[in-house]
Amino acid sequence: MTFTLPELPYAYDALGPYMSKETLEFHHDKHHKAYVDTGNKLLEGTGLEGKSVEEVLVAAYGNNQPLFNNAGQHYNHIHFWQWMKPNGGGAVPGALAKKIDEDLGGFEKFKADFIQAGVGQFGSGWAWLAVKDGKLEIQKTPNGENPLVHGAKPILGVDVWEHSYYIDYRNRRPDYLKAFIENLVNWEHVEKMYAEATK
Ligand code: MN3
Repeated sequence: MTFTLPELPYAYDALGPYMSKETLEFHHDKHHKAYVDTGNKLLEGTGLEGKSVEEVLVAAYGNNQPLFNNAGQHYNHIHFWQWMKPNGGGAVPGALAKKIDEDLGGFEKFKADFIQAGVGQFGSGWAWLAVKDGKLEIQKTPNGENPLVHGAKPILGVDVWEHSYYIDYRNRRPDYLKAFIENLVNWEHVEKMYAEATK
């Protein structure tokens, strides 16, 4: 079996009041698990068994849409859990903060543009902070797509599928995105992915 469901890196009730226990139970135990289980079924016989999730999603993109959808969502959610932490948000670590200033016009502009990318993604998808050609970029993608299939490396992403926020925020996607940036982001994990993406 290639894909396995990781445990959440915190308790189910650890992200309240910004993301509830009920949301995390459904989102992790039902939605992410379904991508893992379906992905493993779709991998059978493709010759991609045993490859990394990154290798599988890049190989499947444009060739095997069902496998791509599930592998992409598996990758996205592995990191989504790690891109959040209790008492998150706050100050961006130094080197990354400087890069946000240089490439994205400062933290406040980044925040507004990142939220706008999430609000502007019509239907299901993701908003991203990614490294492309050595520069930071904000991107948005539909469904299970991510920056890896657009020549970029994601360092932060937020799930804007309704299953990620509807229990806690109903239709108020902008409020969810604001809470994500201000109260949930694990900037240490973002910084770690930034360092890996730029080395
Ligand atoms: Mn999701």
